[in-house]
Amino acid sequence: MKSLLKPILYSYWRSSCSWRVRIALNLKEIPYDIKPISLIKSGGEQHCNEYREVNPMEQVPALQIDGHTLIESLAIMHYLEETRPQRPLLPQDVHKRAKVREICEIICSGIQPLQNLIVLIHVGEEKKKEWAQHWITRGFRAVEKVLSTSAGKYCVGDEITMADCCLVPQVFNARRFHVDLRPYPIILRIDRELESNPAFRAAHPSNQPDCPPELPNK
Ligand SMILES: N[C@@H](CCC(=O)N[C@@H](CS)C(=O)NCC(=O)O)C(=O)O
Repeated sequence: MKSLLKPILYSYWRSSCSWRVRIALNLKEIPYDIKPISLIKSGGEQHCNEYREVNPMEQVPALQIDGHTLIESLAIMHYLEETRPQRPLLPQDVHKRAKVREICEIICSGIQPLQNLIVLIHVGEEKKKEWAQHWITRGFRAVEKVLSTSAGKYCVGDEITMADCCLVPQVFNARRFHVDLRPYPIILRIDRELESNPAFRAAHPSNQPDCPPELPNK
């Protein structure tokens, strides 16, 4: 049952997975509060006992909504889609829906987990940049290929979908790791297209309450 209480999003400003959910909430015009979880402070607040009760995977995001605590950004976006159908994030057409899910899976299973903080810590400071570049490049090659037949103005056709919610934060990560994005003109075009969209802008790391003030380009 839908609750009138404002949802609470456990989020970290630079987390691409939190960012996906922030975009979805914004697009659907669902007001929410942010509870920042620092992935850096004190060895990472995601690992503290209290937060482990919220998300046993010790990761952000988590969303408290309708009296439930939900984890996993894709599952959260689907819940929002099913309970708040306004401003749909999945197309009506079944083939297009499949394409949206394909792109989401490539990013959420095939790219982001391989360049996630906990993995990079394991890989080590010296090799982490090359490692992240390798997996992002491999995944973006596939995303670009899928987009070559699915994209219109956005990832799938001319409506913004969950695929766009996943793509834009992943492009930010790619830039953080200095991935050469020139071979991916469609990805770059869609990212540019969405840069000025108010829902995407408000969800941007630089506009988060826990973004450090000294961050360049804030
Ligand atoms: N599959 C999860 C992945 C969540 C995830 O990897 N979150 C990252 C930030 S984007 C995190 O909390 N990392 C903390 C860590 O690795 O210790 C989702 O989509 O929500």
